[in-house]
Amino acid sequence: MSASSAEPTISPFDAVIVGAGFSGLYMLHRLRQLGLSARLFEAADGVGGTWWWNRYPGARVDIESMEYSYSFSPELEAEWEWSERYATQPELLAYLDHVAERFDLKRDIQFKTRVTAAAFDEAQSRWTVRTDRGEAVSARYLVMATGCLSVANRPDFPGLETFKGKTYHTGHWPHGGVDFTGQKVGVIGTGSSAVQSIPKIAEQAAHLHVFQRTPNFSVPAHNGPFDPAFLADWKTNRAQYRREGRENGFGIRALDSSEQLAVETPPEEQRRVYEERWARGGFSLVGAFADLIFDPAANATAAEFVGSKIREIVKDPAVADTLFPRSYPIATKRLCVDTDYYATFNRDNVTLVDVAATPIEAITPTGLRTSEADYELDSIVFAIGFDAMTGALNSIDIRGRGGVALKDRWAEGPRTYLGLMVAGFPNLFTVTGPGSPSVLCNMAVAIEQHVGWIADCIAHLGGRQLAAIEATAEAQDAWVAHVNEVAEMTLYPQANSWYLGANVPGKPRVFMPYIGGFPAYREKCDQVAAQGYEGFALSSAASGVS
Ligand code: FAD
Ligand code: N01
Repeated sequence: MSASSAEPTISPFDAVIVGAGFSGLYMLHRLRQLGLSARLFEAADGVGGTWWWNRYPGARVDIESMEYSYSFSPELEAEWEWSERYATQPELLAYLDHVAERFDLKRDIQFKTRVTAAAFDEAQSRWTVRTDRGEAVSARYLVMATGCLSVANRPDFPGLETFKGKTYHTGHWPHGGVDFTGQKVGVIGTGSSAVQSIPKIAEQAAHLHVFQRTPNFSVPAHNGPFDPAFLADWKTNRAQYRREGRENGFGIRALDSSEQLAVETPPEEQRRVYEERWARGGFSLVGAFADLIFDPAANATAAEFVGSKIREIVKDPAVADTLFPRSYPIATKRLCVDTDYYATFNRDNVTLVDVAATPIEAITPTGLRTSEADYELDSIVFAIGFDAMTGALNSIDIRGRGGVALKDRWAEGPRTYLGLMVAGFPNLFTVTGPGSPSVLCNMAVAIEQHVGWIADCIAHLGGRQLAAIEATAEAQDAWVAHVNEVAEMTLYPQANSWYLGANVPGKPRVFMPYIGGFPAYREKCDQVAAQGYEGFALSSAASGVS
């Protein structure tokens, strides 16, 4: 397909990148280093991706900043100082803006431009990419750095349009912030975004109602400024610590994964281990025992430990009970990392409403009605999550060989080879796509590995005058089968999580990320490349397959 004569056509590029978050920025940098021309399109009017959009009160990273940051440039690492153990959203945004300035990336980024369509021209082995500004641009490679959690779920509660107050979505927070002082506020949802924002909103609001459908497990962050000794140690040992992060199954060094099994550990020792990790804070609790995500009996020990902490912190036993998740194993929905979440329910101005027991029936002009009561609200915060992993890709009309639409190909769930490419869609790369560790990993680690692999692959093609690379259907089928097989070995499929698409009505129930562990995955990607891109078909401009 070529651009029609009516639409403005931008000169061709070697590559188009979509998205200016962690992924897109680094991709642009790597392609520049290869001497390639690239144009990056970004819907927002600044860089940052997740950290540009999610500005709700309390938004911050839940993986320690020393690890949730780029490692590709020792100079960048040396010059950037994080102020806290878990950086806030403004600090993360400032960091990504600094990266964009430092590597002079903005001159190739077109902001406030949404990519709406992309079609592969088989004769030319090139993509034509269209935007909401009516432009068309041709590129050899198309890299989707569109994010796993970048399409916010739309609230579709009956009566929403009648509400006279203000509504907010955590994923599209107003840039000037929101002052809830003196207001009656309702938060719908209790995932990570809610768990971070609820304590902050409670500090301002006259009254806060939290509408909880499914409780989440949460562990304390124990956030704070860095201990100078900790910082000095990191500076001395940074290369080793980064390597240790990459060697961890979840890409997180601080997880400190133990090989000990909970089921072989006496209860008093289990308790000691959990207490020690609770005191450390963050995800380290999940690293306590090697069988937590595999064995229901082991998992129950961790769940019960967190339950005991909830009962310790929350004064009202009925509220503590409602906050304790019983419908899924711990960690099979993303564990939340909080500051004062459970303690917030001790405040006189906070009420927990169990909307699993008393479902939301409607939003009314003055608030919200459940099957049991009417709640008067001035503002409603929707902390209802995202159409994860496939949402951003499926909202673009992507057409591969024979004009086949990606969203049709994925009608029964996403299928990829290594989460990097899709059979039938040559030269289309997905950064942290479904079928890769992505959201089950420290995303900074996952992104650097993916971008590095894609850049090396493009260099390989360029060096051999090859025009196209495409996953074979056989390799893709085998990979999808493997992704499903390893997921089934764990307890993860037991939860109705967004990992499975269960949070979006009608979305196929497919476990989307790869849970075989980041090191095994990276090794597989390296092997595939070393063996001449095994499982991919490479073709020359004359379209002969090599
Ligand atoms: P994003 O940051 O999502 O960027 C994608 C960009 O693509 C967006 O700016 C979007 O506007 C743009 N885009 C999408 N579609 C189009 C289109 N059609 N046209 C133009 N532009 C488009 N991960 C962790 O590992 N640790 C954490 O602590 C952590 N915290 C998180 C907190 C929140 C609130 C959220 C929502 C996610 C968090 N994540 C975390 C996951 C986070 O998304 C990744 O860590 C990372 O920021 C993803 O970077 P990205 O560049 O791949 O995608
Ligand atoms: O979204 P979620 P999120 N009626 O999907 C509820 C990352 N992140 O934005 O579980 C009533 O987790 C829904 O209930 P249920 C992180 O990867 C990280 O909070 O479907 N309730 C759930 O409670 C995270 O996992 C951080 O029953 C409704 C909530 O809304 C991911 O982003 C911070 C409902 C949605 O929770 C998504 O997190 C923020 C309805 N109709 C995000 N619809 C960090 O800490 C949905 N819900 C770094």
